[in-house]
Amino acid sequence: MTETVFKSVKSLPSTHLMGSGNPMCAGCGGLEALHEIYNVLGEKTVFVNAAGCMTLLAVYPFTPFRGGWLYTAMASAPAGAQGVRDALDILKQRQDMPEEEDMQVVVLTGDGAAYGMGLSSTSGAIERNLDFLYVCYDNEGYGNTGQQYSGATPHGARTATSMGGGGFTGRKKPLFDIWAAHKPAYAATVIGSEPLDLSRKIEKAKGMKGPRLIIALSPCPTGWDFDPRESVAIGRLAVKTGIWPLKEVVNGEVVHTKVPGSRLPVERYLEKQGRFAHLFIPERDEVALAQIQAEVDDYWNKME
Ligand SMILES: Cc1ncc(C[n+]2csc(CCOP(=O)(O)OP(=O)(O)O)c2C)c(N)n1
Ligand code: SF4
Ligand SMILES: [Mg+2]
Repeated sequence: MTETVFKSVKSLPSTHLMGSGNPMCAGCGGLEALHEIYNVLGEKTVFVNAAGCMTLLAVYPFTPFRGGWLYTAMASAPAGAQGVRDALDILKQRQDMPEEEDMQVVVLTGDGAAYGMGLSSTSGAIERNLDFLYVCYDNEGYGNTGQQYSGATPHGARTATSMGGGGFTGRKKPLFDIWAAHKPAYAATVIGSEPLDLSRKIEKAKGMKGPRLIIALSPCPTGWDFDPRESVAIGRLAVKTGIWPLKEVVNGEVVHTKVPGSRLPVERYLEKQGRFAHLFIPERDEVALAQIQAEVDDYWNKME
């Protein structure tokens, strides 16, 4: 988010998310996914937002959202969602608000909060069977503060806090599985570059009650170091290489919604991103590349 881009928000009121008046980086994959999600959810949506890049979309009067917005501390969005849901239910119960004015309560959070700081309050909200949609745009790091590693950072990626030779030494936390173990009403992975799959899942989630998760892998030109023009191509490669499986949990059973016919080598996805450049330059790190490929193969072999 350069100063120049941010200044433009002052002169160009935005009426839709991808308009020139928003303060986000060009090619933001998180914004692409959110745009598609909002198209389905519509204006009767209250976002409860944990601090992160998307918080910049709340700047009044330039916000593209026409419903409600509550900004919370990073760990507390599910608790905020509980308060909003309770308030709406009380208004309806007292007949101070007609049923048709009810709104979807949607947590909007980055991965830093979803995979880490906010995980315990999320677990508590699912346990209470809170009626909310939980949307995590996953750019695999603390993007808003300069891409420090988070619980979602993949093995081998360079981040501001994993600059050593091999990049991040840890592994991406299985947030989808952690949610699935709570037996929520619904959980799904999506990506903005597969809009039909995404829209179908949001339609489905919108029509349900209870805790519902959407994790959107969000190619991030700034944090992942690639040309913004490559954002959609990188998103498609994430699916075609199998590194980002598109799936959902239906009645406790995991179903893949788009299975790549013959998976492309995962390095086709990695080589496009500066955060993985050390795996190719000055020479190929065959051990690390084979390890990342083996982990993807292992995932799909277990699914067959
Ligand atoms: C408790 C707390 N620690 C640190 C911050 C500073 N902070 C604001 S946004 C942010 C990054 C959040 O990362 P993520 O949730 O992944 O969202 P992204 O920035 O990637 O959109 C941080 C660390 C904060 N707001 N609250
Ligand atoms: S840092 Fe990444 S996630 Fe944040 S606005 Fe820029 S492209 Fe989007
Ligand atoms: Mg993030």
